Amino acid sequence: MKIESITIREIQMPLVHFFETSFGRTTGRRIILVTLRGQGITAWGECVAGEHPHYSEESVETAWYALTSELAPAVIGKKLESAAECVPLMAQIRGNRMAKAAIENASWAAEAVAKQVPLWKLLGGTRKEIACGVSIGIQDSPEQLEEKVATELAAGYQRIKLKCKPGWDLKIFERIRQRWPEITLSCDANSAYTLADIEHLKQFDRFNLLMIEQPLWHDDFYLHARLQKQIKTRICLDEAIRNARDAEAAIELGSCGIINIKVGRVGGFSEAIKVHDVCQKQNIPVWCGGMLESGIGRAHNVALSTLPNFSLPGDVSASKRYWKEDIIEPEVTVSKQGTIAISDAVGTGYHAREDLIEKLTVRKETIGTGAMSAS
Ligand code: OSB
Ligand code: MG
Repeated sequence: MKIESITIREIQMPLVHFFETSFGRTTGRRIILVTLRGQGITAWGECVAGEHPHYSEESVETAWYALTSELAPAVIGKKLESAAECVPLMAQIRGNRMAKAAIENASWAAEAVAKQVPLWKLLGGTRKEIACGVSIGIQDSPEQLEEKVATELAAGYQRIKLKCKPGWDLKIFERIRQRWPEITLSCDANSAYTLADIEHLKQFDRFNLLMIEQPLWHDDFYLHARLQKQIKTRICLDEAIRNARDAEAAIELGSCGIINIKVGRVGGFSEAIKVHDVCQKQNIPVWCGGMLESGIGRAHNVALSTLPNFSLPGDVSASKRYWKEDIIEPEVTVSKQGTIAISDAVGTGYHAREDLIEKLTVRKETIGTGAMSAS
């Protein structure tokens, strides 16, 4: 397919409920969407960069620059046999993986339409339904958290992940475990601890957690290996795994027993599949992480989660947990058993609601052949 034009836009959407992690509270999202057009096909991609560079170095502003000034020009007018060919075209630009993923993932969605196959099959997926968990942010009070956990369990979610930080950890786990001794429970520190906290972190072992996600520095997997030797609970790496080479090194070092794959964090579907394959070979289970995506990114996460080694419930939850109205049709829904059914429809199986997206757009720029410029 020849990429004729790329539209990069920012939309703004308020979250149904604030989301708080160890690095701060989000009440609404600014999201960059990419629309790729060529040979009669329109396909969408989402950039998962946050409003601030708190999770990683990328942010909405850096991604806007990378997409409009560097990445879109690198692929525009190019004829691709497959979406994976985007990767070498953008390789000269270092980093900016979330921005790259927005373009590459849109190309995969376009390729699926061009080949008239479901995206999940094109990616190598095998599952007809995927298992879902939820990530529950830090709340204003333990009572509020308990209420949230009760709501999500009643909705059917198979795994509850609690965001934690010093001061919102042991007492919280104690309380949740007292009420629900048997549920599958995990926690995510988003790098809130250091090795000086090792005695404290050892106490996490009391709560039978499925994993503790990224307890130490965001860019580390060496010291995580030291920590893993001293705790029983499996460490799951999120932030620290940027590509398949990182995954291989982290596994060899013994830094983790589980890896969270976020397609944006690793730079797109091609690299996400490579990370998946490395982990599968080493018997390290993976699950699909979330970045408070709109339906566009969510649909891509659903497709990725069908690969065989996604054997743990992901942070791929129903649209309505995040948005009053999602920008795709149908919305992503989760069954009472905590699963998402995979559609056999061509492409992602979800359609972008273009009228709604236009209404939510605060800026856009089109690059490419015969394209009008920005508004
Ligand atoms: O660390 O997994 C994370 C959201 C934003 C940034 C980082 C993370 C998260 C989540 C939310 O945990 C997962 C979701 O989309 O529900
Ligand atoms: Mg995480």
